[in-house]
Amino acid sequence: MDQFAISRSDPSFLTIEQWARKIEEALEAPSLIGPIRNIRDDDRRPFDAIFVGGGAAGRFGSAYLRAVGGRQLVVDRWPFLGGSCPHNACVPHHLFSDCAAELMLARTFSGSLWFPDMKGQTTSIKEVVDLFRRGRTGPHAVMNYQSKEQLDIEFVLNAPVRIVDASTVEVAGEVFKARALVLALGAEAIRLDVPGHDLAGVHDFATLVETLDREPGDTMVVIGGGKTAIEYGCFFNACGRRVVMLVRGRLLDLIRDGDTRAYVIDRVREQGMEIIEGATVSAITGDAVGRVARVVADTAAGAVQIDTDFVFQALGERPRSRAAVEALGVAVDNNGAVLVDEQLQTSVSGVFAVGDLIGAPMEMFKARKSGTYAARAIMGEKVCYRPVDWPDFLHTHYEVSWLGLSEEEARACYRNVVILKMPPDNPNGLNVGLPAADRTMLYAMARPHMSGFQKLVLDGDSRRVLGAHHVGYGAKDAFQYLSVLVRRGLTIDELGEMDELFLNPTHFIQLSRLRAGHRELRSL
Ligand code: FAD
Ligand code: COM
Repeated sequence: MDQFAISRSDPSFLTIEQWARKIEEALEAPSLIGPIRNIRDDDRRPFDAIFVGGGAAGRFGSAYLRAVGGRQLVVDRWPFLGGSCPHNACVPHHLFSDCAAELMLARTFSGSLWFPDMKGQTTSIKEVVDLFRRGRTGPHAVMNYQSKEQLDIEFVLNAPVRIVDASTVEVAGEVFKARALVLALGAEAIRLDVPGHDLAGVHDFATLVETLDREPGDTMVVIGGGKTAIEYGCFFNACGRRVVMLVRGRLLDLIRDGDTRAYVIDRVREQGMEIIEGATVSAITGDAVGRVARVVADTAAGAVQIDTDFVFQALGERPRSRAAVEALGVAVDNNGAVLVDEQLQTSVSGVFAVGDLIGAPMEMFKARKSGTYAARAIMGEKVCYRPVDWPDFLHTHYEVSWLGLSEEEARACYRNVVILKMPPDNPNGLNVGLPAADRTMLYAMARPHMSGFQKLVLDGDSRRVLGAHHVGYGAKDAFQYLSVLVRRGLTIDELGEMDELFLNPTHFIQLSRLRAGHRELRSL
């Protein structure tokens, strides 16, 4: 018998397509659809945990708790599970970054080979945003289908939750109790606090996809210098706009390896991005109909004024902890992050917190893992969760991945640091056709300095890999696994023994093999 035969005879069974339609209707008019309930009548056990918020953290925690035999409930105001990632955060960001990479290629080769002439042309930003809004319900529907039919998760969706006490919540007039509450309410964009911050045309990552109602003009201002700022800024730039980035500190401080950061910023500038570091926005002024018209910022060189009809603010995210503080008195830090111990337990006994709500790093791996660790703790396991030494990435027009130590950090700790990099140090600098791999071959042949940058940092004494840094495409996947091997003590000899799938996005295997024969390791 196929595994869904029973489910399909259940009147509440929906196919993925039916879920997509229901979710679309609920997003259009939440109250018409009402609460979406999946609560088992055949399970009389009390809930072990209620996950308050059904994003990555709440959904993965729920799935794990269920998998180990517990009973859970997850509640969310949205009509789908999966949270901000598929709705307004990671997924649109990846769509926009994909477009940025494609458009950089198209604009670089404009009018040659098979590329159309793009000189002076802008690309519609609104069309891409609209495309995302139409397409996002597919992934939403998969989340609901998988959660209900395959993971046996119990949920109430499309209804805001009110936390009543440490074991009770109220959702759409129904009261639910559990042994433990797991707070998984995520984070929200920090908004500018200057005159004009609420003018039409001032956006953040969430409002961009929900409310963009017209095509942005020729000049777009991005405020911020971290991941979201550069990712969206590069997309706008690749769409043919003048982009001015106003950065309070240094752009992309989070890329700690100096060469890698310099390569990334040089390429961003080369694409025409204007970057003003040390800039503090003091006001946004509007036109007669209440639309943004100008941004004013203080800089070391004096005040700057930029005429624009679009401002994108990317100042970071703040944990959405207010309701939990007010209802339960959970302790938070200065940034509003809920404080937890290594069991993910808050200052209130029986109340756990996970995901973005507990602060940095605000990344999917942490949301999902912390959810599952809380589930294990609630089911009686002694767990210890501390995110350490994780690999990281961001997008410009490129994908930038890194793990472990930067060259500077390694030199501060080790006396014999060895570097393998591509392109090698040479008098013509970067203007050589390597590294090269899928997605960078045209650059390697025609614009060699655009074909990427790679660096492996080693301790020459122990022969261990200390860090890896990559600008190009397609390396993120390898870095997830490489990071585990590096933590386990991966050496240059072991790396050189691996089998490369040439032309491989990361050239580290063959570079290691070229050098591994040396008793005294030397840079390359
Ligand atoms: P969320 O997914 O935000 O879930 C919180 C849930 O709580 C939501 O579903 C919300 O509806 C619900 N909720 C809130 N209030 C209530 C209420 N009163 N009643 C009921 N429900 C409520 N990370 C990566 O690893 N890779 C990326 O590429 C990446 N890109 C990103 C791009 C952007 C622009 C941003 C902002 C973030 C990105 N992140 C990325 C981070 C990632 O999105 C988050 O770390 C992750 O989604 C956090 O999951 P969470 O479950 O903690 O929170
Ligand atoms: C992914 C959402 S976009 S979840 O982490 O699978 O819930």
